[in-house]
Amino acid sequence: MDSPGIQWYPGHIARAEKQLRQQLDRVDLVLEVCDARILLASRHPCLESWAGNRPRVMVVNRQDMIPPAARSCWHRWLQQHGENPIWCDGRRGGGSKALLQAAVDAGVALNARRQQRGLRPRPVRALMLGFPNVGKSALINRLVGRRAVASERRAGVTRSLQWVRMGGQVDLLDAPGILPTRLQDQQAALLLAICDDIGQAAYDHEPVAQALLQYLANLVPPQVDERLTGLLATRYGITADPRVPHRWLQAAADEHTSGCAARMARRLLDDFRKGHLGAVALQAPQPSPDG
Ligand SMILES: Nc1nc2c(ncn2[C@@H]2O[C@H](COP(=O)(O)OP(=O)(O)OP(=O)(O)O)[C@@H](O)[C@H]2O)c(=O)[nH]1
Ligand SMILES: [Mg+2]
Repeated sequence: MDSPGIQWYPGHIARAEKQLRQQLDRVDLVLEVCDARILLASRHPCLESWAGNRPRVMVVNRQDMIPPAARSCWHRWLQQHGENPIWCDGRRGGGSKALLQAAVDAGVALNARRQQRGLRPRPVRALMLGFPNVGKSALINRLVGRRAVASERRAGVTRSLQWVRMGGQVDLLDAPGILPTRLQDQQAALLLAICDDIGQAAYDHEPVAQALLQYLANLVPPQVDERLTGLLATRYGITADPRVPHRWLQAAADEHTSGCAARMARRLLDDFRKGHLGAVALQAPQPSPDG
């Protein structure tokens, strides 16, 4: 596929990164939030260096948006690669208890070290870090049990750092979604665009929708519950082959958006992002070189 030329680094993210560097010394634990639909593409390449020596917990959010069988495959693969991910659903609250427990455990270790140095115990400070729109703020609201921070269905809602106190054991730091200054891997950038984890102004909808169609037409279980070609035909009432995306998009546009392919592209992406096309894991674990 041609490079879609997706590059995006808005001013508020540059400012947030600066603020984040200033606050980082105060953080004890990094909660790395990624998107289950694009689990590898949504792992921030600089996260290791942000976390430094601090404990880091991998949080895979949007677990409800991929089939359970895909989740099991990923879980095994991640464990083989030294991760012990916590699976969450920031919308309904799944995984909140495990997430809270991870923070509390980090706090116990922190305060044991503080006590040895004659210091008084304090709440553990956990930073939610990840790409835009992966569900960081929704997870914070779930953890504190109220709408403490803004959370909406679009990238770039959180604009500046905000501490949320959980009363006693844990303080949470909500951060804006962070993007790398340059998106080196354009295939990953395309996946981030499909899932709306990057910011709308970064790309044209048509090539992104066409890429989504390519994925949908080729995915097989366990990444999807069943082949999606039939679902696309039924939902949009057209017989065009999604493996020829520009023709499919035009046929769907003729049917639904008065021939406007750009509007149809937005509609398809919206349907996918809202989960109307079912549970879909756009990425699968990569086989290890030794099979
Ligand atoms: N289906 C589903 N939706 C979720 C989940 N977590 C969050 N959402 C929704 O995704 C949207 C984005 O969530 P936010 O919490 O604003 O995401 P964020 O990472 O804070 O985004 P920025 O502040 O823009 O970086 C909201 O509409 C949430 O309700 C989840 O696990 N499953
Ligand atoms: Mg947010």
